[in-house]
Amino acid sequence: MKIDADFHKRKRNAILQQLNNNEIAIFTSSYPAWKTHDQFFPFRQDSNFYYLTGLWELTPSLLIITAEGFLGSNEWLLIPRPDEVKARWDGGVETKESIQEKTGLSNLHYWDEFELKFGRMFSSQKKVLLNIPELDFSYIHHPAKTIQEKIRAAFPLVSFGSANPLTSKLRQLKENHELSKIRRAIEVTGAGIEKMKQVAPTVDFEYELEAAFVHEIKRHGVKEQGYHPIIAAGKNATVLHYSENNQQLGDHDCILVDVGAEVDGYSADITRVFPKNKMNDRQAAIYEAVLRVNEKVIKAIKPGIVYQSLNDLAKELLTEEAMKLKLIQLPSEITNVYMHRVSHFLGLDVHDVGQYTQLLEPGMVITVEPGLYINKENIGIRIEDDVLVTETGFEVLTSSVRKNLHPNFS
Ligand SMILES: [Mn+2]
Repeated sequence: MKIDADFHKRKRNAILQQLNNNEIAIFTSSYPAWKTHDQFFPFRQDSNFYYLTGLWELTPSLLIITAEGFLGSNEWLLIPRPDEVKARWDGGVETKESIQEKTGLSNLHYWDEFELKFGRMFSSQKKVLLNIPELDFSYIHHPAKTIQEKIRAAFPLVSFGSANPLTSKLRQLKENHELSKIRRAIEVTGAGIEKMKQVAPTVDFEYELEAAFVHEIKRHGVKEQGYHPIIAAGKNATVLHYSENNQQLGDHDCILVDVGAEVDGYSADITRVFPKNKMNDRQAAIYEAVLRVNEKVIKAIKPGIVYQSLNDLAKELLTEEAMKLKLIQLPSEITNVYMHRVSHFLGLDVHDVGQYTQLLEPGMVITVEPGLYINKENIGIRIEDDVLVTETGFEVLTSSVRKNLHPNFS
């Protein structure tokens, strides 16, 4: 069995261990998202489904795990029937054999056999756990909801719950196999950021920097980004989710870039700020203040501390710095210049699974991203690193992406 298949099999076993006898966990793959007429947005697999199967492209499929054995097994994958015509137009179709090799799953059936073969599984006392997304935007119809409707219609006495807590704790603790993908995503993202810094003095618009980033990561064989990149010059950097990336760069602007290449589903999430040409003393002073906070918060990371305490520390330190910089008069005014959390979990989802009330454990990957956003000075500074919690403390995974530069770096 390949390393990847073994990884996914172990994760499915870990799900099985958590199930009560009457529970059936069902994980659906994503569906392609429709764009126009016969065009679709680039396909992105459901993170939980991918984590448990390793299947990235194949749609639509269904993974079933039951505590109580059924037909001699505890896990099944339902896949689409091979379609020769579709294969001629869209390329290769996975066979049962190739899927078995990738996933380590031996019980494969075709999707259209679901009711016929698995109908008996859903007796009245069963509880079905589904991977319906936690942020359940009403206008997004996740395939898990379709399955829920189908099961509810056929078996009205079955009850439902969420399958997400089953994968949440597992996904937080990254194995080396996963860390190597995150490290690669970071390496490529770093190369893309260096490229943007290099070309900044010679280009005029934010989108030219975005193009330089995309060119660089694709040159490294990375097609996808974990999220829409933020390339924000001057005042735009004070808009936290700025995404237009279409404004002209001012000669004296600082440029905030928040970008993350995605490798095999795992995303980097890095923010750096650099000047179009040269920082003035005031810009450099604000930059250095945020950098001090970034470094102090990182140093506080170790197993056993409450995740939330990093947030409190960042707020306290940023308040001190903001008062020294005369950005605020009173500590209570800090929310005028800093208004988000200092950290989130990072992994298959760029804002990965996990709670802020938890204690940090070795194997968790979190971001550290303090910032100061000063509208009237046309500047937003955020410095974001990706950090692995280790047995003894921390490892800054993004340490090769330069941030400690002379204040007047050009
Ligand atoms: Mn982030």
